[in-house]
Amino acid sequence: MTDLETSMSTIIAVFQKYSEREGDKHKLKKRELKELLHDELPDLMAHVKDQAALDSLMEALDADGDSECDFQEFMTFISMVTVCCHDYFEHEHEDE
Ligand SMILES: [Ca+2]
Ligand SMILES: [Ca+2]
Repeated sequence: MTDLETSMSTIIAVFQKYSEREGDKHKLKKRELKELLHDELPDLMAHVKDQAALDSLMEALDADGDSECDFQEFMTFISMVTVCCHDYFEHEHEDE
């Protein structure tokens, strides 16, 4: 597989690893999402310190309002975070 194909299948595998733990196997409930963020995005979670911030993040991600994060909602979040990372590195490069 190419790097991009590997990255895409990794994202799917990470989502499934957490979504399968409880309830609907294809959706992340709040606790599963919290575990995923803690274990897989520790640097980002360092900025989401309190429960209220996590709750509002979950609400923002939950586009269809079913109180769970499905794969499409998860991908929207990953895209946002990835674009932010890209912007960061782009601007860092400009400063050189
Ligand atoms: Ca689940
Ligand atoms: Ca949802």
